[in-house]
Amino acid sequence: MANNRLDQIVSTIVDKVRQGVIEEGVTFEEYRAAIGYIMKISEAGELPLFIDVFLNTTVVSVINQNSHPNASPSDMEGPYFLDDAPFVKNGKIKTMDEYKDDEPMVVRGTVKDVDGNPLPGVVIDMWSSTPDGKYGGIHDNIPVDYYRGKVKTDENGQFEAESTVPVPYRIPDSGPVGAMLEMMGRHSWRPAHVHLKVRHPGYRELITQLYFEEDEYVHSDCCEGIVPAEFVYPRIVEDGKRVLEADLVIEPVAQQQAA
Ligand code: MBD
Ligand code: FE
Repeated sequence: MANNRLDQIVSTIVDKVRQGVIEEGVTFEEYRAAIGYIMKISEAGELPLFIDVFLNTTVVSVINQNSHPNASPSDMEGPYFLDDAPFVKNGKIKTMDEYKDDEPMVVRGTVKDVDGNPLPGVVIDMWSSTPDGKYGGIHDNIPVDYYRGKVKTDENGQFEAESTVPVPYRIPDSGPVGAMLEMMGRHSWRPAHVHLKVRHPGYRELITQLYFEEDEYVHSDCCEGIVPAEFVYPRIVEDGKRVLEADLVIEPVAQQQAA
């Protein structure tokens, strides 16, 4: 049987692209250059990055439109989530000693349902960049268990994980995606951010990010990020550690309508 959802999405998107080609009077040379450029992106392994830069925010806005009013806002997953990150030991995510001036960071909070009940045993993946904007398991042979890991909420629905404060992330301009942003006259920075993915059986997966109030890119994200206000944190330091407190609300998966 034909997959009508697939047909509908592909037909609609291709139609909009065609309209753009006509509107801009795209030449055959430009069309060929675009194909060559996409080949380059693919060869550089930057396809996920390329698509995320332009479309992740849009998909997130669809998620937020369709979510429960009490549920926490979703944000971009970005290209660097890895599902095989291990559980964190003693609440401490591994970080590298070579960064002498890095600032310790504690991310803590609760996970609740939309009625305000704390949820124990919820698994949260947390990942963020090194102090020079790289991701464990992705860049420079940094091991996968550095700057990322899983934690579980306790009997009160609370969680805590320690890492170090990330920095604004610059899409490498050595690659084709950063080069293109530059040629378009756009900068290639994202505000510093901490990624969270919250998963629990019977609940919709929540993917979101936490930000830092003093960051100049919070309101000028190269990925046109939505940056939910409740997840932009002023500078609070406890025992020499930057503290981010996140109350995360997840909603039950939609009940399947009987046919
Ligand atoms: C990132 O680290 C990121 O989170 C997104 C959304 C895009 C590019 C790099
Ligand atoms: Fe990121």
